[in-house]
Amino acid sequence: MRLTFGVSTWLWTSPFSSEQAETLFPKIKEMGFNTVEIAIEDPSLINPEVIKQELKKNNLSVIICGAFGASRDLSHDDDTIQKNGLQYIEDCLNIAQQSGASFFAGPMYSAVGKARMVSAEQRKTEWDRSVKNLRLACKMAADLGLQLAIEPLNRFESDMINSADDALQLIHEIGHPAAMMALDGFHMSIEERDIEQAVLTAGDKLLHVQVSENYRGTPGTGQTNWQALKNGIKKINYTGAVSIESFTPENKELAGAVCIWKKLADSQDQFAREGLAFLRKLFEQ
Ligand code: LER
Repeated sequence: MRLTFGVSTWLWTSPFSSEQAETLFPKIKEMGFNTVEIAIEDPSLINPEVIKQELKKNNLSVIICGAFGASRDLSHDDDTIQKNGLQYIEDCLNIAQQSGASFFAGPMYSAVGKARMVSAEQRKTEWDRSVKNLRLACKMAADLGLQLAIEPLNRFESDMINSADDALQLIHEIGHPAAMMALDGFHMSIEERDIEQAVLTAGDKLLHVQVSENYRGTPGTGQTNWQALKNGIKKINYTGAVSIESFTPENKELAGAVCIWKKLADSQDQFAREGLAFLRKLFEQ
């Protein structure tokens, strides 16, 4: 299978800033990754020219991922928060385009950490707001030659999009060619009845795959059904990135939502090295 292997800056740092690229990107390259997934918590900390320069110097490609905290909620009752979410997406799309990325990934339909019992009427209202605002975001992306990779989250981090089926329904209602999907093995291990089927459901809408173990630790050290993920990726002939994503307990934007209360490996470097070795063995044999 023709895959590239990536790792998220969230594995080491939060928030990521361009200045960190000079030391982080050579390490990521030396470890054997092809791609760096830059998690943008604060767009003002990112200079795309510096990113582009460091990527070229280290022969790395780039993926841009968003951090959708409570102030960036496209589904919120408060128009100001919706507008702030759209502005953040626009800022990230500009960084993506200037850095050489081809899409912007993340759970951009709502805020991470919203897990409430609300009425069906409120859910419909919030869903419709997300569809409306994501159509606008798709137009922004398309104007820059980019697409959006919409990521389902487990039910403890989102009460809107939890599965590939949910994401596909949202994508169909958005009705724009820029609306595509990202799947994360961690969230799929919680929410999907069948990981292979989830990947098949995504099909040609699948732009990006993030992975970690079922407990968000090093790939290959837990109970994720990796063979199912591999089968699905093979069957749809997915040729994108498989990117390790996990967090440190110091995560600023998402700490309370992703609930990483402790370190999940002896070191983050070991997490990355051992995780990549497992993924290469899984997908390249
Ligand atoms: C949060 O759990 C997550 O998976 C991130 O990709 C959100 O941007």
